Amino acid sequence: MASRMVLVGCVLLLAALLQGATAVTYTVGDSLGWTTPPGGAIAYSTWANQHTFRVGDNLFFNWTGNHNVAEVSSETDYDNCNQKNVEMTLGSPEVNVPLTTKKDYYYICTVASHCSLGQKVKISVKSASGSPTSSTNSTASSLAVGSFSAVLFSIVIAFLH
Ligand SMILES: [Cu+2]
Repeated sequence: MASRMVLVGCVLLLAALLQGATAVTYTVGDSLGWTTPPGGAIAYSTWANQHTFRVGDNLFFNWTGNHNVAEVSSETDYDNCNQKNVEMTLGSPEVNVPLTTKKDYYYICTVASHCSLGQKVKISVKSASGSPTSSTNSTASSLAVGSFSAVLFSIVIAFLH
C-alpha cells in the first residue's frame, strides 16, 4: 500500500511539472553569483548563452558585498558601462527581476568600476512558449500535455480504487 501511495505521488508530481514547465527562474551566473567575475565579462556572456530566456521567466541576482543591479536600455551604454541612463537600480543582495518583454535586457553593476571589470550581462528574451508567434505548435503541445495529464489521472484513480 505504501509503494502504491509513492507511485501516486510521483505521478502527481510529474503532472504538476509538465503543466508548470513554462516559467523558469535563472540564477545569474549560477554558483558564481553576481560579482566582478575573475575572467571578466565572458563569465556572464557564456552563462547567458547556455540558456534560452523567455517572456515570463525571472532572473535572480544574488551577491555578497557591495553590488547592485542596474538596467541600461541601449547596447552602447552597456558596452561602454555608461551609467547616465540607468533605468533602475536594485540594491538588495537578492533581487528577482521578471522578464516581461521580448527584447534584449542589459544589466550592469554601477559600483566603482565593477562594470568595466565584467560585472554586466546581456539577456536576450524570446517569446513565451505559448505566444501567438508559435500558436500552432504551442496549441498542439498543450493539448498533448493535457491529454497526457488526463491519462495520468486515470491511472491514479485506477490505483485508488
Ligand atoms: Cu558590483
